[in-house]
Amino acid sequence: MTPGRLIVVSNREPYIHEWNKSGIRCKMPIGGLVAALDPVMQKTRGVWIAWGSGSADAEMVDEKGRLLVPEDDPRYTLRRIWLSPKEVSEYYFGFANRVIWPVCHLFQEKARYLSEYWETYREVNQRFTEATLEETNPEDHIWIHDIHFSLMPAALRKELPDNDIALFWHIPFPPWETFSCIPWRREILEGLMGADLLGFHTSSYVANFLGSVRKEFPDAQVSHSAIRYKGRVTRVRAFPIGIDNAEYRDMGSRESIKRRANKLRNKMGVKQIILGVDRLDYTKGILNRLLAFEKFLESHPKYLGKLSFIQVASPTRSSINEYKEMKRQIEETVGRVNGKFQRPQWTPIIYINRQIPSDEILMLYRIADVAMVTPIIDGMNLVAKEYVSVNDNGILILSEFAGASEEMDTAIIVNPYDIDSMANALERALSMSIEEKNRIMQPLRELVVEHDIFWWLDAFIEEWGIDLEIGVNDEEKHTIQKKAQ
Ligand code: GDG
Repeated sequence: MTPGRLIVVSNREPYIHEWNKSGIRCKMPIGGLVAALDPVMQKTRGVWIAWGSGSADAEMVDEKGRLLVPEDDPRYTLRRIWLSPKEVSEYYFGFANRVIWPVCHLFQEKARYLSEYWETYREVNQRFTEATLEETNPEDHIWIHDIHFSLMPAALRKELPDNDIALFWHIPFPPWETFSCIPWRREILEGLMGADLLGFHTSSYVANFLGSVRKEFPDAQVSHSAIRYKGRVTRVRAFPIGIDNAEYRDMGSRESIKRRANKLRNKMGVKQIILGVDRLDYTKGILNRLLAFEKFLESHPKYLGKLSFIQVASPTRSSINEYKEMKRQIEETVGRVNGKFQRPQWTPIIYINRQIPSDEILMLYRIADVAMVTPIIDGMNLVAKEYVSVNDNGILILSEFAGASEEMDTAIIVNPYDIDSMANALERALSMSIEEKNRIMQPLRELVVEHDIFWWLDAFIEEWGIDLEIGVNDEEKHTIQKKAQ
């Protein structure tokens, strides 16, 4: 078999160019998908097709919307697709974030089932399909990511009967009773079934997906891990995503990070620190976590003045009403708790509502005695794995409804709806002996080493059965750079 390149398709691009006062700046967006896939693309040769969302993106590309990334050490091609404000509003904020996202996270009452969202979503899927067809050679393998492109596998399949096509779904897949709220559920399922391989984070999402196919397509043959429909087979498997553990450990143990972390800890003047790091999303359970901290302070006054809770809540999708409302509730709660307990020299909750640099996230992982990763529901949750990777002495409190809990079940597992038990879990975590912490954390440390992002990639590629070309072709690099000049 001739090795082919990897063609990745995702909504979010891995490198964004923005205008600022001093010129053009390149940044990486936050979020699990890019954090997971950029290291993969840097190791394999290929093309990443994504929405060119930055204000200066168009300045950096050739006439086809292409450039090589990362800029300082080019490894692969990024092809940017341009979307109009209407498309962004209806396909991205609309269909992806106000239909699929809430329904798949079991918040179907927050969804807005508007037909204009659906129409634009279809059109954008078609546009990405056309660009992918342009980029793909006969031996290439197409790996589509996430909820934004559920129609692409079937659309590509029509034109490319012999190419390998796979899709990884980064969020939960709900039971049929919930998924069937989507008026266009049949088209979505049919679109996904164009892939040879569909990946989810956990075995229960796999089971939910297969259950939905059974209900919607009674004529499909569905086993516990494959579907035969209209003469084609789609395999459906769980691949719990990991992080680039070596990179996290390496960065987290740099002397400069250690020094700054110690300085911050001394400056805060508290004995213990609790940490939450999330995009400000209603699925992440931030409000319930703050309520649990309030309850904890009320019932354990001996801790007053001795610990602080740092919550990083990085802004996301803030134009959507449901997000605005949640932000208001969270900020009201932070204000109330701080108002109730604060002292001149001590702040109970340090609330950071902006995207902070990665080295500050690492510093926070280092100094946190307890990480509270307590989403209401989450596909996987990379923060849980990043904390375990970087921190040497702390303890992880993890929601049973994060996909990560399927693998990380030795952590202190909590039900994020149960405020009292989360407050009790905090007390347990804060008073735990070093031996007990190690007993809990050691298997988790081993897990993040063994099941890292490259293990995930290998598992996916092996199951997919494709042969990948590794390394950047210098000739191609040269041609694209010349075009971009
Ligand atoms: C989706 C699924 C699944 C957060 N704030 C800042 C910041 N972050 C980084 C974290 C982490 C990433 O963002 C968040 O990853 P998650 O996995 O927690 O969540 P989603 O963005 O919802 O990702 C999720 C994932 O896809 C992968 O499949 O695990 O379930 O929902 O890397 O560190 N990074 C920086 N500043 C911040 O303020 N630099």
